Amino acid sequence: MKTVFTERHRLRNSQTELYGGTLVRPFECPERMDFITGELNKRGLGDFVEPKEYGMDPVLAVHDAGFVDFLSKAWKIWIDSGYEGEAITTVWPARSYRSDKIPNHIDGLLGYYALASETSISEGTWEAALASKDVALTAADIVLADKGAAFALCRPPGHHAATSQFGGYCFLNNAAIAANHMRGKGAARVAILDVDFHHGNGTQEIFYGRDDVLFVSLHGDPMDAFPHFLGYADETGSGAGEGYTANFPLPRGADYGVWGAALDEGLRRIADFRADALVVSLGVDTFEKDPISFFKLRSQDFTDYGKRIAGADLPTLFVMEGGYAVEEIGINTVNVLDGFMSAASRAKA
Ligand code: 5XA
Ligand code: ZN
Repeated sequence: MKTVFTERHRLRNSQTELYGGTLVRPFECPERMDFITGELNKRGLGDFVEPKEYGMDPVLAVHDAGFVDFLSKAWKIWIDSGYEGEAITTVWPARSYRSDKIPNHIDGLLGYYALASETSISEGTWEAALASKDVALTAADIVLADKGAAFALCRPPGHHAATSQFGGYCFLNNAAIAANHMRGKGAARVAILDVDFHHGNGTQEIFYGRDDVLFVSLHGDPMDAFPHFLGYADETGSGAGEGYTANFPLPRGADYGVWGAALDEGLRRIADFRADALVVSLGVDTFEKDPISFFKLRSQDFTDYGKRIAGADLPTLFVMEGGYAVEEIGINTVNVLDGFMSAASRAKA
């Protein structure tokens, strides 16, 4: 399986994350990619491809133009305002405020376009986000051309990024951009399976009213886990999209027995949908030792679920999302791909 990857992810090297009342070095750091590329090489799976450039049309097909413009300028506006640290959001259009005003001041702009404050904007963030969506789009085209499988080793990740909001370490929604691109390139129905520990609120929001993209997500119950305000089981889509969103919120301590049963149900939903292609939002923060999550998957479970995903027998695009137990994220990510390849004839393409 080809891995699309670029060293340009290193342009995103924020030094501050607001975590538990303290500014820490972000869990979402460049070294994450080194563990994954290292493990791919170690196992002889390092078939790396550089991304092509796709421009802004595929981005503007899923994201709001004002939001994209803001992201492209946010760092400069922040610095020009005289601030010296990284851009951290401090105010929001909260329930008792108006949300129809887009302020001029950078503090207001950040609040308008942010959905969480842990994600600082730093120099190079926009350039890295652009490279990341190109990684996803290049891998999507490989999948379409081969009717096979490919791995988009995206950083920064994307699944929290909504039509007009960033946060949860995400700026542009790589999986959504790729899925929508696949729709435009002849896949009549695309299923997205989000196996990251966190609910893919951005992906859900982008496709919530559509019946051509099925969104299935397994994640920590938002009563107890980020993003807290989306990802409940009663969110099933709206209008034409009614029935095309399926959420499986799972409890603290869920092990592979619990998680795997939800995966099987999600895969049944995908089979019923009769998808032409599958996009897997691949976060490995379901691992038992992940520092910010609470599931109990072990390394061998990742191999097993890769095999189960191969059972869907669909052209499959894996898009990297979260996963922070740095020593093991390489092993667990590659276990999924390895398990998939061992069980899928189309993965050889
Ligand atoms: O999948 N999303 C993540 O791993 C980021 C969660 C950020 C929580 N503050
Ligand atoms: Zn996550």
